[in-house]
Amino acid sequence: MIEGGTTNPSARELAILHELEKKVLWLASWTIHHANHLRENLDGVKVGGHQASSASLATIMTALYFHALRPQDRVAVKPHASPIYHAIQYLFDRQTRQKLEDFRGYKGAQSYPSRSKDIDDVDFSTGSVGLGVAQTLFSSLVQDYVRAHGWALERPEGRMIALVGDAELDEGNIFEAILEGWKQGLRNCWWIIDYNRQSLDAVIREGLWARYGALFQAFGWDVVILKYGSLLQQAFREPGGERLRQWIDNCPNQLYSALVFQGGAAWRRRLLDEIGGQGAVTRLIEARSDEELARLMTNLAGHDLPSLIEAFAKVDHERPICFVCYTIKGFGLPFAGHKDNHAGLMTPAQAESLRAAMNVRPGHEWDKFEGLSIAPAELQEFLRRVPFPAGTRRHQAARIEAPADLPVTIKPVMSTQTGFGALLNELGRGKTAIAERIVTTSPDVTVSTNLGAWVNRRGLFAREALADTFRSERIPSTFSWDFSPRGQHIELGIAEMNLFILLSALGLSHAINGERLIPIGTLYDPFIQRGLDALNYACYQDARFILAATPSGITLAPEGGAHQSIATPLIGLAQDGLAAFEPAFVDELAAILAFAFDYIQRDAEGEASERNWLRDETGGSVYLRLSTRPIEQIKRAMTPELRQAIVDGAYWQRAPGPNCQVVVAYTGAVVPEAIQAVGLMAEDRRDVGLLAVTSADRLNAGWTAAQRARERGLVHARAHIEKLLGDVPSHCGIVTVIDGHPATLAWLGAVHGHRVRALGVEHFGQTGSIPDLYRHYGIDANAVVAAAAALTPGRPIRHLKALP
Ligand SMILES: Cc1ncc(C[n+]2csc(CCOP(=O)(O)OP(=O)(O)O)c2C)c(N)n1
Ligand SMILES: [Mg+2]
Repeated sequence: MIEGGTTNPSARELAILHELEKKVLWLASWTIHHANHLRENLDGVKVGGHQASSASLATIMTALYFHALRPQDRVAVKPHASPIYHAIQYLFDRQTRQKLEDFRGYKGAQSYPSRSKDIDDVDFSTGSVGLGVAQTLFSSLVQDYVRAHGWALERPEGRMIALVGDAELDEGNIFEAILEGWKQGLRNCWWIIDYNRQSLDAVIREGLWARYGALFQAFGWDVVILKYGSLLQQAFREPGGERLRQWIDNCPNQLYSALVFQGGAAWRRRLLDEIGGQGAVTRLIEARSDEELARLMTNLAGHDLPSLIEAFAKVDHERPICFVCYTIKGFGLPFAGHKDNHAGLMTPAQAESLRAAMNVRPGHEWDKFEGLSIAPAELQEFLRRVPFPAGTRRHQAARIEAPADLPVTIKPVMSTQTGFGALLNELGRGKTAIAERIVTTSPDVTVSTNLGAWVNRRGLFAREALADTFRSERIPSTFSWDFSPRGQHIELGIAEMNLFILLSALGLSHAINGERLIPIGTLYDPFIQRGLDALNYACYQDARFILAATPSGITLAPEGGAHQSIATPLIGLAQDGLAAFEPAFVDELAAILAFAFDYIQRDAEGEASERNWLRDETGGSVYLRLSTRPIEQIKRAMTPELRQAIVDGAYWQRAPGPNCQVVVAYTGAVVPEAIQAVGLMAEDRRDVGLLAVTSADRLNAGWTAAQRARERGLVHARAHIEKLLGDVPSHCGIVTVIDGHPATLAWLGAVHGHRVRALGVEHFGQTGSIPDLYRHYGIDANAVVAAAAALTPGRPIRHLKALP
C-alpha cells in the first residue's frame, strides 16, 4: 500500500490552494509573456505552444504538487506545461527568478522539463510526446524490480505519475507500453489525461474518452472520468439541472470550445436557443450573470480543485489508474478554447488585463505572493509544510566495483556475439557485486542475441514465480525459462521503443530508487532505428545502460536487406551520451565491456567541459555493435596499453613502416578482409600499416576535444588518433573499410591531411554469402587493394583482380 494517501484539506487550506492555483497560472503566463515581449535578443523567435497548453494543466498540477504528491512520487509533466512546472518550483524556492526570466533563453528554464538541463528537480524529461508517459510505466516496473530484489525496502513506494496531453495518446509507443505493463503486472502508475480535446492543429474527435476508457480497462487499469466540476454538479441538482447536463453531454467538442472562447453572452444565447423553452432550465440560466454563466459552463473537473483533490485522495489501491480530466485549453486566458490557440500568445494589452485581474502591480510581477488575498506569512508557512518537496527526491547510489579484467575463454574462431554471450555467462557464474546488479532485457531476441546462457543462470524476473513447464515436464530444452522475483532478466515483447524506455528507467534507478542497476539490453542492430527516438530520449535524460546490438551490417548475409544495418555506425558516432564501440575480436570486447561497467557509473555531475568533451569524467551509456561472423582470434596478452588504446578507439595492429604508402583502417567484422588485403599488397607497397578502429565514435570525439582544447589555449592537447597517425608520412593514403556507412571512418583523412578512400555499404543489401556480398558492395580484400592502388601511385599491385 502506498504511504501518504492524502487527507481532505480544511476550508482554509482549500482557500490557500485556490490562491496558489491563481499564482501558478499568473507566473507561468508572465514567464511566457516575458520571454516573448519583454526580453531582448530573442531573434524574433516566439514561444510555441506553451501558453494555452500550460493553462490547461494549472489546476491539476496545483492539486498534485501542493497537496496530493509525496516526495517518493515521480512525475512526467506534459512538455508544454513546463512553465507551470517551473512556476510551482519557483514557489517552492527551487527555481530562480533569473531562470524564469530567461525561459527558453540561454541557460534559462527549459522549454520542456529537463532532468539534465533544469535545476528544479525534474523527475523525467519530456518533449517528444508519448515518451515521458511511457517512462512512468517502466519506472514503476523498475521500482518493483528493485524492491523484489530486497533493495530500497526502507523507503516508501512511490507512484509514477504522468500528466498526459490528450493528443499524446496518438503516439503508438503509449500502446506498446500499456500492453507490456499489463504483461508485467503494472502497479502504482497514474496517468492523468489533460482532456482538453485539443491538440496542436485542431479539436480532437468526439467520444475519444470512451475509447480510452475501454482500452485502459481492457489492460487492467482503473479508469476515472472527471468531467464536471463542483459548480456544475451543484447546478445539476437544481431544477432543470438534468437537462443542462444532457445538453453538455451532447455538445460537440468544437462547439463547446467555440463557446468557451466567446464567453458568457454566447453561452446564454446558445443555451436559451437550444433548451431555453423548458421552464426550469431557463430559470437556472437566467439566475446567473454572463460572467457567472461562463464560470459555470467552464467549470470542468480538471479546473476544479475540490473535485481533483477528492479524486486523488480516494485512491486506496495500487492498481494503475487512468484519470480522464476534462479541461479547457487556455483556461483563464483570453484565447481559452480557440482552436488556433496552440501557439497563442497574449498581446501586451491582454497581458495587462490579466495583470489587473490578478491584482499584480507593475514591477511586482515576479513577487511570489503579490495580489493574493491571504497574507504572505500564512502562504509561506503553508508552502513550508507541503510534503512533496520536503523529502529527498534525487538519490545517489554508490558505484559498484567493476573488475578491470573479465574472464572469458577465447576459442580460436569466434564471433563477437558469441563472445558477448560467453562473457555474460562467466559473469552469471560468479557472485560478484557487478553480477548482482546486472539486469538484462531484450525484446524477444534474448536467445538469438546470445543472452541464453546468462538467463539460464540468473533466471527471468517476474513479481510472481512461474516455473518453466517444459522443465517440470522433463522435456529437454537448451534454455530454462523460470520466472521469479529474484530473476535478473526482463523479457519484453517485440517492441524496441519499450526496450529503450525500459533501459531509460533501469538506467536512472540510482537517482530514482537510490539503488544502482547495471542494465544491459540486447536487440538486432537494424532495429535500433525502430526505437531511435526513445534511445535518444534515454540518453538525453542521462540514463545509464549498455546496449548490445547484434547481428549487424551485411555480414549477416543470407538474412538480406530487411535485417541489415547501414546507418547504425553513424548513429553511434552522432548520438550524444552514447559511446559506441565495434570490436573485431573477443579480447577487445572483454576490455570494452569492463570499461563500460565503469563508464556507465561515472558521475553525471556537470556538463562536458573543454577537458572532458569526450565525456570521460561525466560518463554515459555504451553501445556495442557486434557481429555473428566467426573470426579467427589473435593470441595475445592484453597489456594495459593495448586495453587503453582499445577503449580510446584504435591501435596499430601492424604499425606502418618508414616507407609506408598505404594504411588500411578497418572496423569490426571485416578484419579478415583488411588483413588479407595488407598481405596481397605486401609485395608491391612497402610497410603497409593496419589500423584497428574499435570505436570510431570515441576516436572522433577525442579528436574534436583536442582541437577545441588547443583553440582554447591548451596547446599540448593531443588526441589519440593524432598520435597514432602522427608518424604516417603525409603522402600516404588511407583506405578505410567497415560493414556500415563509409562516412563513419572517412574523416580519418582530415586528422593530418591524408588522402582517404572510404569503403563501406551505402545501399540496401542482397541476400547471399558473405563473400558474395562483400564483393558486391566493395568491402572485400580485392576492393581494399583496388582502393589502395588508386590512391597511391606506384607499380601495379599484381594480386589485384578486376572489380565486378
Ligand atoms: C514526437 C513529437 N511529435 C510532435 C511534437 C510536436 N507537438 C508538440 S505538442 C503537440 C500536440 C500536443 O497536444 P496535446 O498533447 O493534446 O497537448 P495540449 O497542447 O492540448 O496541452 C505536438 C504535435 C512533439 N513534441 N513530439
Ligand atoms: Mg490536448
